[in-house]
Amino acid sequence: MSEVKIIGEIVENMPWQEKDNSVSWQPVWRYQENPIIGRNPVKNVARIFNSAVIPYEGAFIGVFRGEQVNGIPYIYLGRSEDGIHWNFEEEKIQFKDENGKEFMPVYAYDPRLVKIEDIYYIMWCQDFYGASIGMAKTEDFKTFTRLENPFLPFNRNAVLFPRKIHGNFMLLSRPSDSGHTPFGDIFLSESPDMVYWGKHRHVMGKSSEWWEALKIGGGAAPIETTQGWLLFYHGVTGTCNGYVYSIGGAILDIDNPSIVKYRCENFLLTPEEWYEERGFVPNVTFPCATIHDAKTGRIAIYYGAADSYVGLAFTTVELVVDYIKEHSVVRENDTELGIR
Ligand code: BMA
Repeated sequence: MSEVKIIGEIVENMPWQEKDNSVSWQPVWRYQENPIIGRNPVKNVARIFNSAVIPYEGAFIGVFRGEQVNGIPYIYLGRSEDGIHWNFEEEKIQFKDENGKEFMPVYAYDPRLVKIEDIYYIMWCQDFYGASIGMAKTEDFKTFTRLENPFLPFNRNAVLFPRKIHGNFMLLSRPSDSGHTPFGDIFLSESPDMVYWGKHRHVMGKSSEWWEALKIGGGAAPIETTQGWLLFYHGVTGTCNGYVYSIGGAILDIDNPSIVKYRCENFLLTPEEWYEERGFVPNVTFPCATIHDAKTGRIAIYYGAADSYVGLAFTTVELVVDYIKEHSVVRENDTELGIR
């Protein structure tokens, strides 16, 4: 097995379940009690899915995509002692702008949550004369300061790296169009101040592997390891009965993360269980966060299932990095710096 370590915090109480024999060859296995969040989890919210969590004050906290009963998605705060059982606030997160004025987006979905230098950043998709990326920060999960939108429309999918690289914040995103036209590659942008974004680079595109042949998008915040940034992302394919969203894995260069060092030709997880195959949108597994422990190398992946539930899956940095490397296929489009 590879000598690979997670660089980051120790999270001794992270959720964990050992792999059972039925999944012996698979690098990623599901929590047996999935889904961890079922339907109607909080007043006026029909479904929670595509959500992000993080260790906080010895327990866990998260930002959750709550599909309200009026059909409009919004972001709700949740807390958990064990990372598995969650309590949600009934009131959606109230944002203020940098002048202290109330700011509520028209809608907000697919939030990610990333800690950089003791500040927690939330990014999501919101209306900006078309779907674009919303951004906010908090230090205490009581007040949430909305920052200016980093990008022009259209873009529905963004996640920050957990630390600056060469002194700049780094953001992965997936530019798109006004419809749900099935295309889209992952790009990298950087900013010295979270206001001005530039030095855009192409990271990776859809591939010829059937499970990610239509589009891809960043998932969980990249995990820093001794072999590069470990990225769990989503890959989409089309079938005669609709799209299928699977979870893929890649390793990006630690100093120049627009360079893909390894990219797994196989999916790491694809819809198989009832809560992934059956729901508001069938056949969706959509990763938005991980909790990981630098001491043991354990990784818990949080993913939206069928736009209806939250699922939890596990792996270790050694297992998953080995698997990605063993099945790696990188093309020119992946290995170049991504500037043209
Ligand atoms: C994407 C996003 C996700 C959703 C997925 C499947 O375009 O909108 O929020 O999970 O479609 O419906």
